[in-house]
Amino acid sequence: KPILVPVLGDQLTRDLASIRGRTKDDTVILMMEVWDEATYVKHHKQKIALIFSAMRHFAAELEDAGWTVDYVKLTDPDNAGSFTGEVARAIERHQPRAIQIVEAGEWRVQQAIEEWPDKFDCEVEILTDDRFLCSLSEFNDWAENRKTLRMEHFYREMRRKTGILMADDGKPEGGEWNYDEDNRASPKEDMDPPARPLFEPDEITRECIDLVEEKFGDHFGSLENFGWPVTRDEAEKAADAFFAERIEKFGKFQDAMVYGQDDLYHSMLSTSINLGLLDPVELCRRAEQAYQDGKAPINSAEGFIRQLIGWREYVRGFYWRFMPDLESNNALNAQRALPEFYWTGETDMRCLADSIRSTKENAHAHHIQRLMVLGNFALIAGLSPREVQDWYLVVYADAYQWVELPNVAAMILYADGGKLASKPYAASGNYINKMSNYCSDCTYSVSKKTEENACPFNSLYWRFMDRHRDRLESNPRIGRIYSNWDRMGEEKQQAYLDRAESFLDTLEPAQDGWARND
Ligand code: FAD
Ligand code: DLZ
Ligand code: SF4
Repeated sequence: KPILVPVLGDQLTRDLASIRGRTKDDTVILMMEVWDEATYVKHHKQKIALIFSAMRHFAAELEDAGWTVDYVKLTDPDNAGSFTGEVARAIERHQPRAIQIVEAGEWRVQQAIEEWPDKFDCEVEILTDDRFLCSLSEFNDWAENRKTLRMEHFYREMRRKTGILMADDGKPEGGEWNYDEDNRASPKEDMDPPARPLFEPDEITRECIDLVEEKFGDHFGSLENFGWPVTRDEAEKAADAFFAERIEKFGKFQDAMVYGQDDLYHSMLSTSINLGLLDPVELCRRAEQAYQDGKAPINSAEGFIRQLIGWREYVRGFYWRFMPDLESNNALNAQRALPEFYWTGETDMRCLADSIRSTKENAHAHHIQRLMVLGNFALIAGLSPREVQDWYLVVYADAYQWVELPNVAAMILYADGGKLASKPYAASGNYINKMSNYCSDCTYSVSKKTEENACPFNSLYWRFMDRHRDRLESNPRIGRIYSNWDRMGEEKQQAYLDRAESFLDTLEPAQDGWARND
């Protein structure tokens, strides 16, 4: 009797704890395309095609290497539609002596797996996902006795743990832990980002694209630009291109935004990392090497490393510590429906229109668009966390709830009441104007405050500050903003609030059916 090893769609590495060390003649690897996962939200078409294609390629790679793989396609007539249903069928087929599975990335899936020992008449072993540098128990130990959790403190632990960018005396390389201040160049300077490699869909990918068009034709987004890496080889080529051509300016222009330019100097590796095609720590070591070889300045190498062993690990620990409450938190009592333009891109706000266009075409927008354009608008317009969470989970090819939810609920919406971030990331149009070339050609005027054509971010910002004064005034990082507000006087304040309300009145709420099937 073999061991049955279910491998989930984002566990695509032979180094997985459930595959590594197993013998081939004693193991059946089970991979499942299931309806429930493809539709629990109506994922962007590229996201489903990417996951299915990467799964099929990985199954073929395992088979070529001599493993027995039982691969269930979505169109299998007996497909039970869920992981649990498919594992039950596989138990019938293979009569395994035990099941070994690596813990799921997402709460919903892990809940289902934890019911397996009661459901199935065979032993179930759930293994730690050691593709993460920080295990969940290590994160909880770190978090346990702290009044506040801050990424920066956690990140330093991860730097010490790995020795990445550490000098021999235990101090950080270059003397500072964090070079973020050097990572805010405006895009008006010398920018000429080279195009990232796009990978021509092969036969397997084309089949997945056709399947998605056929079964999920009403989902958001276009498949036209599909060029994601779907194998480890392709992902490595994508990483090579980043380290050869873009890492040098990654840091400097990390927060920059340019109309019509979707990748800039970003690595575009999140889809591959999250699927398991690339190892994040290995990527950090390559960034460190680029710095040591004089190919990347320290602010680029450190900035990249911080995103991976800092933010990425931190949000994962945070997710598991605060689920399931994190999903329903709404500390700022934000209730406004998501506007329809988040789905259509039809808005005169040029920053939002361009970010949504990229989202639709590429199933991707870069970090500062997600944070300071789409996220900032959602925060200061008071959009409902549930609806915003669904939107982010649907639209990005790299979106899995463990990484999406902390970024959305906690980082952009402050719905957790400040467990993750020390203050809400609220900003007026001025910030977007400084970091982009969006405003110069926008229907709205970024320098106007309360007039009819004034940038909506300006009045929404003050409306947000005014509404949440009780909560925010005592925050040392925000409090002084209220003296500016008070100095304006009542008439000006009222003009801001009126302008914000009249703008909000123009927003059409999203129609049902974009994010979830009825
Ligand atoms: P780069 O800019 O090249 O960064 C390098 C890597 O660092 C990324 O590939 C990613 O793995 C990691 N990283 C960077 N920032 C973060 C972060 N805040 N949290 C976790 N990892 C990070 N990332 C996802 O992978 N999936 C998501 O669903 C997701 N949702 C987001 C939602 C919001 C509201 C925000 C503000 C950020 C979100 N991010 C998410 C983080 C980040 O925006 C993307 O990882 C990044 O844009 C991916 O592009 P890249 O690979 O070119 O990243
Ligand atoms: C997102 C996704 C989709 C669309 N489809 C599948 C699938 O058919 N089979 C699968 O194994 N995984 C899929 N996934 C990823 C899962 O929803 C989920 O994110 C991971 O299992 C992590 O918990
Ligand atoms: Fe966005 Fe305002 Fe600038 Fe227009 S003026 S692009 S709405 S920040």
